[in-house]
Amino acid sequence: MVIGFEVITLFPAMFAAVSEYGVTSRALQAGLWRLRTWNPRDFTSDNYRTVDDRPYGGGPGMVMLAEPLERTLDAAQAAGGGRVIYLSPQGTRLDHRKVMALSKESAITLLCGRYEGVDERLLARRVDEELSLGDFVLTGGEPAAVAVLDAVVRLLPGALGDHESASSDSHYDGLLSPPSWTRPPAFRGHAVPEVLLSGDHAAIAAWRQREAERLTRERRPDLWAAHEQGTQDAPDGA
Ligand code: 4FV
Repeated sequence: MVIGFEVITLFPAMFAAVSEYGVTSRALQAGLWRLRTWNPRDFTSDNYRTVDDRPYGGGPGMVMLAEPLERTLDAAQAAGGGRVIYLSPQGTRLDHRKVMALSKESAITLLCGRYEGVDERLLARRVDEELSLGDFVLTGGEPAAVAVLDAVVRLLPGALGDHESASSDSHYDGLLSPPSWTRPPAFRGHAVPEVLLSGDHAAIAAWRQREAERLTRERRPDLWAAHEQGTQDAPDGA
């Protein structure tokens, strides 16, 4: 199933990050997903192509106007559709579970804000879900939209080459990934853990599982608690 992304943004060029480079670009060329950008400036009716104005009630900065976004969404939805997701600090925190769910949709429209944000009436009328990249403030929703696209596309069947697999990902099974080593066998006097040079795949897998659990316990007690809960809840303790 080819997933189609419509992206509403004042800076379409920022999406070269996923359309021109690496795994996501290769997947785009292979037709595993589709990307179309829509610039609200192209849906303005005044000579100055105005897309923002001062906030009612005063205060710093500018707010994106509802009308140009309404028209842009009409066009994007007519072309591709899908649920409208607004990237904002007020949204649900993006995590692996959410990315997995998004990767199963056939079409998604991503709305990227700029300035102080978007007129609330537009959000109330047209937005199905708000997602946040994290508890910090960006200058625009585009970096968050790029992260969503990158995380979702790499999960699409066939996106990762056979030497790459999402199954060894951090968070794949609720645990952080174990550390990795490659050539040379000794670097600045530091060796590679013996077990990894043993060729004993069962021992290597067991060692990596222990490392993943140790790292998760040490660095992400929240994830470890959820993982423990998960293993407890799993019917056959799988
Ligand atoms: C953001 C986030 C974010 C808020 C005002 C763009 C900025 C400006 N988006 N996760 N954190 N957005 O900070 O998604 O318009």
